[in-house]
Amino acid sequence: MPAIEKAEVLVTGAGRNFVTLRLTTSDGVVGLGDATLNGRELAVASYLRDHLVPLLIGRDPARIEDTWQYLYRGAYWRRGPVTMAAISAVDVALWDIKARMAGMPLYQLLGGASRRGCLAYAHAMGRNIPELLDSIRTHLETGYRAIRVQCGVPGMESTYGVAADGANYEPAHQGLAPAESTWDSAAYLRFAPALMEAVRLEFGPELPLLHDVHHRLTPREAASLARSLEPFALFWLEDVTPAEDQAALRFVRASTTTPLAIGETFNSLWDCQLLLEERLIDFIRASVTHAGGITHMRRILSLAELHGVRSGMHGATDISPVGLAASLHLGLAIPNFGIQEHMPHSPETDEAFPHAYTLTDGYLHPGDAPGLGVTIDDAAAGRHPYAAAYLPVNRLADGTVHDW
Ligand code: CS2
Ligand code: MG
Repeated sequence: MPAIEKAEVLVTGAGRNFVTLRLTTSDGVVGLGDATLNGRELAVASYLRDHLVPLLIGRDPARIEDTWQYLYRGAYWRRGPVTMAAISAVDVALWDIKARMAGMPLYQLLGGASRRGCLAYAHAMGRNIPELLDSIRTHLETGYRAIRVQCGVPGMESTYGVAADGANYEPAHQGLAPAESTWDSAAYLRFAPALMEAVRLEFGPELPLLHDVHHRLTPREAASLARSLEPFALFWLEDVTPAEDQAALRFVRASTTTPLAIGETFNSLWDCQLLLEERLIDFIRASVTHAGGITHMRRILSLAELHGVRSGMHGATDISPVGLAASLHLGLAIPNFGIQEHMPHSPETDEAFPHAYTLTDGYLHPGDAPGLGVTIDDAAAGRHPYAAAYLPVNRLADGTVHDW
């Protein structure tokens, strides 16, 4: 019977910082898991290296569920982004190994394909409305069929989701301390309806439009925004309030018909159980990388299915190609797939993580290579060392720390 013989925690700065777990069995089968936690990468690398790797050597790689329970219950201190990203990496690496040993793509072990591909959405942005409209046009020409729109807000120096120089948007800033930004909810609430009206006037009523509020509003402000955007029929309004206050969504949900998506910061079923059981959202944003791997994410998506909630898995650039592939295999197989976020990685990242997934005509597909269909090029990854980088800290005009 094969055993886990080697467990390597690989940290690279290829394009941006990533943490990857690589497991190798006694018969030479390799599996990868994404353990990237943007801005706290080294905490997960240490959790893996110092606490989990010693427990993995010699274990039977076939026992995925038992390993999950062993690492989750055995830690005593449960849940949390660091713990669950580490457990996720072990879980996905074991699923990768199992599928490789079976000689089939991972989605075949998860029930086979339920659709021809995973509808993707792209990130369009602009420092002002004309720039945003150009960005939307560019992404439509690339073939995307759904677009997230983020725009600079008049009177605000910067805002979430918009690159300062109009180039590629990378939220984490390198340096020994987070960059700081200033936020004005009132200015944003005044501007958002005009923004969506301009987009609808330019592109018509059918284009699926998504927008990310990024945790910044109170429940009342969120209800007011969602109601003001109803005429523009968004595909979803994301993270309207800080996600941990699940009960806040009772008020927002009762106030609007605008579809709601929440959960990229969730790392366990219990973080979203109320939202799902009370049908307070339409899409659950949790990702395989942050929510305990394939094994736990399947449970979240099954509970979601039971309550009419669809997937909207997080797919920003800080989800590595390993993590994105895992989400695509799961997304291809589940019955309640909704949409998959796609922020294309940089050439450096793609060089370090050769992968089988493809984007064709606005749909992502994990490919039919055995396992996840992703490998890591040690030489390419090694050319880019880790460099400390932090997500910004947001403040109100009076200096009060606010949600970023
Ligand atoms: C964003 C993320 O893609 C999204 O919906 O919320 O880009 C988020 O800001 C980053 O993943 C944080 O690391
Ligand atoms: Mg988001």
